[in-house]
Amino acid sequence: MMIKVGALLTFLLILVTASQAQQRPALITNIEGRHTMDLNGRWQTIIDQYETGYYDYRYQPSTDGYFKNAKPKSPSDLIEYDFDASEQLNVPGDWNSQDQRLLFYEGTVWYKKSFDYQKKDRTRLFVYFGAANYLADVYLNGQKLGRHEGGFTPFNFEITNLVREKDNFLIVKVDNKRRRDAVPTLNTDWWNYGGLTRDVNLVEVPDTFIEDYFLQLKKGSTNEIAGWVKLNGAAGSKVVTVEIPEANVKQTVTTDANGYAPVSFKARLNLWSPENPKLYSVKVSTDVDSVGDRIGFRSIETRGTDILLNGKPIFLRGICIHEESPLRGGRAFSKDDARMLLTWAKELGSNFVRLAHYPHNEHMTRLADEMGIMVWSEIPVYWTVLWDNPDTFVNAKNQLDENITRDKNKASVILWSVANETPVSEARLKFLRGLVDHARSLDPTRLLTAANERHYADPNTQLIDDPLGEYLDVLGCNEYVGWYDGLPEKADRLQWKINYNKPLIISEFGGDALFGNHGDKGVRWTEEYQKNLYEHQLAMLKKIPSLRGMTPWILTDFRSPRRPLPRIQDFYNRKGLISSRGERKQAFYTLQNFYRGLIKEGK
Ligand code: GCB
Repeated sequence: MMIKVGALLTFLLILVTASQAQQRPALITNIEGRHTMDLNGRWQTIIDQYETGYYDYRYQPSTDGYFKNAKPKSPSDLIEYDFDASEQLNVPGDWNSQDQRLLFYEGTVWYKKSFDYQKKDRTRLFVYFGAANYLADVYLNGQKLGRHEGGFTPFNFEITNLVREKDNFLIVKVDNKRRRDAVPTLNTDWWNYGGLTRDVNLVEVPDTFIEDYFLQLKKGSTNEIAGWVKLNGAAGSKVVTVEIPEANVKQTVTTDANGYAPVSFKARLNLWSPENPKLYSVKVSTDVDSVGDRIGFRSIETRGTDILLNGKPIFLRGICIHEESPLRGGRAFSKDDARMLLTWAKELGSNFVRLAHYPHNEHMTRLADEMGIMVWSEIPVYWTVLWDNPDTFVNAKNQLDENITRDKNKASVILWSVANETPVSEARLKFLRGLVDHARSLDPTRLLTAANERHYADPNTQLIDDPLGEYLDVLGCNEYVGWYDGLPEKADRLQWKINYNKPLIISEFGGDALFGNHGDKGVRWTEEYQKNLYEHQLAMLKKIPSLRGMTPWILTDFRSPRRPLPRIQDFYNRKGLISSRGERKQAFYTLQNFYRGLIKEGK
């Protein structure tokens, strides 16, 4: 009976999940390859701590909220807000780093942008948000377009029938309040930057348009591209052409009644790798639409404890990165921010970055494609989300879905990570297996991982036996020997026991140092302590036979509310190898030397 009830519940969960997924508007991909008009720049904003623009005084959603953008029609009219007289904020950008009053603010800010638009026949218009942290309610000309939950993934709404030629007003209520049932949950170790943190674009497409396509090497192959194309608005079948001129490819496929067609063809390709980040110009077209992209082709798989890129074993010389711009402060959002972070990672000797702990902006993965840097891409299932809550699962799954949808054609992305440091339990295993299965169903080509934990089998043995490991391709493990766990010298006596015959990435280790703070290597917060910690860690890690990569924590110092220690932390996590002003700490060079040594060894 229990089994039957369980099966019924699973079935209902699938139904609910499926219906919710269907309600989400289809996500347009490769915005750079489309006809767009950006809505970046100054937006009028209203800080609304009590959500007065959304709820009435009985705390019911108001029909007459700020989204109406009302104006007094006569001198006696009572209207208590005025977007046009309010302050402005830059979009893209978090609000915390733009206005001192908002540094610690968690709540609602309303954003408004006006625009004109010249309507065209047989053309559809969408508004596309790179991301809004965390909950976004979007309105055009007083009408609600929809709501999006999740702070780090893109979403769009169609506005073809609502847009007018003059004085459109697009209003977004952005709410970054943390919630126990959200993803991430209440507790993290990064700044909860709120706002329209990434680019906002109008995207113009023909009435039947290329919504999405998946063009990657078939799993296990280096000369066969397999995937699909998907049209939106298609009535009946249509012909779609996929061209890669440099590889002499021109293929046509015919879509089914739903606008979908599988694609599969052979091609002789110059494969993408860090040493040779070759990207091909790819054109996907129909009689009325055409999208240009630049795609790299490479294979990624595991064999025993090896990770194989294009069939050859590789070692991932990595570093973790938060999406924060050290020099400007605040969320990173531009191509320049991305270039700076990835250039620093390269200077360190990295061929790999872990984009922690959530999907970073698309500039990062595009640039990683161009610069030849492999990427670990993650969703913010962090620490202790509500494993038993079906809504939390649907939310995490949506975020994973949007992340994979956006980046599935990026050669740089080799790993999807479903979680970070999550406590072992039955409910958590079920939740994370659900995410792993979903990722595999969307993308059969990439490797699945998660940053897990280890524990002590005895005082000298660290054991990796997390049951999730069975479902992953690559094991990730965070450990803080020398910082939260003893002193750096402790690393010298530790053995590792790993219960899976799979590649291991040490996805975090590290310790805090304030740049310029010098002293004995036994003194916390000094650069010398951090350097010593790296030396002992690296000596320990080198001895793990199945180690195939590492991403120490972290490239640069970053803001965190959990880090109040005056004069040392001042609300920064100081585990960066580079300070929040761009200065390199001693441990930067320790890791750089280690990576240079690996490069010399041909790793
Ligand atoms: C961790 C977390 C990371 C923290 C880091 C730290 O294990 O995954 O988000 O910032 O430790 O500095 O404590």
